Amino acid sequence: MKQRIDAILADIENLKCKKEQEIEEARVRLLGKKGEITRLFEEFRNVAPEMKKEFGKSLNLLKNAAAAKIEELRNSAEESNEASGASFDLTKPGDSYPLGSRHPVSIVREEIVSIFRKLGYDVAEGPEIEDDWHVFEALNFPPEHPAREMQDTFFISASDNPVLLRTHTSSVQVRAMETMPLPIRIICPGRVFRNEAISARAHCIFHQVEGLYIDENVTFADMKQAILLFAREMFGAETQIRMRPSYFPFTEPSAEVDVSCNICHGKGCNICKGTGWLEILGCGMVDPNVLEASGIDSKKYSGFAFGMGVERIAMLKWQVKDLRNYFENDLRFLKEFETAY
Ligand code: 2U9
Repeated sequence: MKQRIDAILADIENLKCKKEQEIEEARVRLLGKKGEITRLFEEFRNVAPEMKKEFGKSLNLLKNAAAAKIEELRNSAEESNEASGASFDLTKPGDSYPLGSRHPVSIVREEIVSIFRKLGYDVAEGPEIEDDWHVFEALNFPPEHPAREMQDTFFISASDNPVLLRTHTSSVQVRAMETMPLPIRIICPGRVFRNEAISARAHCIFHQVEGLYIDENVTFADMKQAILLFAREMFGAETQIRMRPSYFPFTEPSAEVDVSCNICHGKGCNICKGTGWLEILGCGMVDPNVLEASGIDSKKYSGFAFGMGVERIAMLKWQVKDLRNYFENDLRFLKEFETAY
């Protein structure tokens, strides 16, 4: 048996076949069902017990050497085929690479921004790390307001004018009022931070789009018309809006705006909780104190402002029930929006 193993090993080393068919023939001759090596394995049963260890090892080495040689011959045959162009199939479909897609929050933010751009608003952006003045003081927040507490806002440093993560993008509008010439008509998309427990309806990071329009003779009716146009572009031409009185430190009067439910068209469903209405944003006439704090004459100028949560609008648009979906980046969720736009 030893001589036969050595002879086959020498045969393997000298194998020089190049064509795929020849290589396959060599494989069958050596490792096929009736191949030389397979036969040696069958004969191995009759080897004397004291020789089994030695022959078993040599046989396994032989089998591995044959398999490795066949693999090597196949690889070099493939390479030479590719080099000569023999195996290049021009009719084969190309490899497809999975493309990423836009995040639903980006899709909705861009849609909101583009609607207001068409109404003549410019985009303004500002820092996420802000100071107390631009986030609270200039916006008429009283000193004891709960948003100024550690439980509600992420503070970075404490001083007379603490450094903090902005809780709304209103600070961008304050900076615009301090620096831009009037009239001002801006839309401010951005990320905001609130010290809140994460749940299906709240997150410590989310996105807002706020807007501000300041000029002479800007009225509540102008605000209502701008918001109605926005709602119809965003939710469909049949959309109705209603305003409910509300309160914000930075606007007076203030209102919350609902759109008619685009699922049940006002009849009442589980999305609108049977009311026929869905809340989409808050708004109001800029408080004269806020105008004056940034050096704008509140006798001459008036303005309106509004703010909305982008995730909230996206949830209404696609009936997503759990806000956390927007932050987990689970591809099964994100792929749902591949063909959205
Ligand atoms: C300036 C003056 C006024 C921005 C406004 C709202 C009403 C509002 C919320 C909607 C959902 C925040 O994301 S949310 O939690 N916003 O209701 N925001 S008026 O008013 C301003 C902003 C800047 C100088």
